[in-house]
Amino acid sequence: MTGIEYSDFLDLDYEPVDTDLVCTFTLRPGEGMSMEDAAARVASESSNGTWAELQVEAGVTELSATAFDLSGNTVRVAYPEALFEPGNMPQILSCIAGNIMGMKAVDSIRLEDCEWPEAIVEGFAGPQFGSSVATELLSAHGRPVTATVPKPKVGLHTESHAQIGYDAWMGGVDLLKDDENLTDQVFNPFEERVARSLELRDKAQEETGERKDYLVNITAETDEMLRRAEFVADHGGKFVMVDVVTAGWASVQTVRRRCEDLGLAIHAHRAMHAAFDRHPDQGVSMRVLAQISRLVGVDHIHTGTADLGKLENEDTAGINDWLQSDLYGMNDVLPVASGGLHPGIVDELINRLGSNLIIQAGGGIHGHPDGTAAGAKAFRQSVDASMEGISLAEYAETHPELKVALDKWGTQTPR
Ligand code: CAP
Ligand code: MG
Repeated sequence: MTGIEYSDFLDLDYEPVDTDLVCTFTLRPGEGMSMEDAAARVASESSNGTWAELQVEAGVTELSATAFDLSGNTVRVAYPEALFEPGNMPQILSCIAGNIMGMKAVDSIRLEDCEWPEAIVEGFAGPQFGSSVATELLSAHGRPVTATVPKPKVGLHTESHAQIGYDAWMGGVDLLKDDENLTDQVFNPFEERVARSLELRDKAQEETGERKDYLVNITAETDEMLRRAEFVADHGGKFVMVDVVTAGWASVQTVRRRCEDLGLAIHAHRAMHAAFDRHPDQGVSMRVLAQISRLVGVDHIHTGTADLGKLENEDTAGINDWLQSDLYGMNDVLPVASGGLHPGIVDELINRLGSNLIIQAGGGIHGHPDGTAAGAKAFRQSVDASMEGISLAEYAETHPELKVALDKWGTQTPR
C-alpha cells in the first residue's frame, strides 16, 4: 500500500506521453490557495484522488492525473489513457469536466482545449461524411453549401413551412433546415412535415437540376430520435439534425450508429452551448464542445460567424481549423456559420472563414422585402459573387434581388 495526497498530482516538469489525454484549463484559485494548490486538486479530483489522504494498492497511482506546465492562470493536466473507457463520452466528461467544475478549491475553472490521443479517438465513430456532404449529397462543388431556416421559428403550419422550403430551394439554396425548437408540435407535426417537405424537395430537384435536401430536426428522447431518423430515411431524406447539447452526447452516439445503417448525415445544432462556453472564466469552451461533437460523429456543427452575426462567438476560425485538421484519419466536420447572416456580409464571412462551410440564414432570407424566393436568390447571388471575386455592389448591378437586399441591410452586422 502507498499513500496518495494532493501534492502527488502536481509535477511542474512533467512531460506528457503520446497516450495521455492532455487538457488545458484556465483557473482562478479559491481564497487562500496558490495556483499550485488548486491545480493539484483539479488533477486529483478529476482522476483518482479526493480531499483525504488515501492508502491505495500498488497500480492505482498509475491512473493519477498530473498537473504541469503552469503559467499565469493556465495549467495543463495529463490523464493516462487507462483512466478512460473506450467510446464512452459521458465517462470521459465526468472525469475532465465533472466535479472539478464546482470545487471550492477554485473560484472558477474553464476547460479550454483537449489534445486527444489516438487510442481515445479510435474508440469513437467520428463523422460518417463530414465535408464530403457538399459534393456527395449536394451540388455545392467548390462553393459553400447554403441553408435556410424558415422564420418564425415556430408557429408556421406544415404547408407554409414546406412551401417556404420549396421557394428557398428554387431560389438557389441547397438545404432547408428545421429550427432548434421545432420538433413535433401540434401546429406542424413531424411526420406530415417530413413527408410534404421531401415531396417538394423532389420537385425542386427536378426543376433546378441541383441536389437539394432537408435537415430534419429529430431531437427528442433517444428511442424516439431513432424512430424519427428511420422515418426520414424511409421518405428519402439524407440528413437529420440533432440539438446535440440539449439531447446529450450519449444519445448522439446512439443516433450516429443508426445513421450509419440508414446512410444519413447528422447536422448538429448547438443550442445551449453558451450555458457552458459563454463565460470566459467558467465552463467548457466551444472548442472542446466542437471536439466532442467530432468524436461522437456529427457531420456538421454550428461554430459561429467570426463575429459577423447576431450572436457571441468564440474563435470561429480556430475551431473550424481544428474540425478540419487531421485527427488520426477521422473524417472532418463541415462547420456551419449562422445567426444574423444576410447577403451583405457573406463576402466578408467567406473572407474570414474560407469556403469549406455551410452558410445558413433565416431572417436574412425570409426578411427580404420581396419574400423568400427573392431572399434565397439574393443569398445565393452573394455566395456566387464572393466565389467569383466580384464585389457585392458590382454584382448587384445585374442581380436585382441582391440589390434589394443590400439596400435594405447594407453590410451591417445585426444585433
Ligand atoms: C439563425 C438561427 C440559428 C442560430 C444558432 C436562430 O436564424 O436559426 O438557430 O444561428 O446559433 O434561431 O437564431 P437567423 P449558432 O439566420 O434568423 O439569425 O449558429 O451560433 O449556434
Ligand atoms: Mg435557430
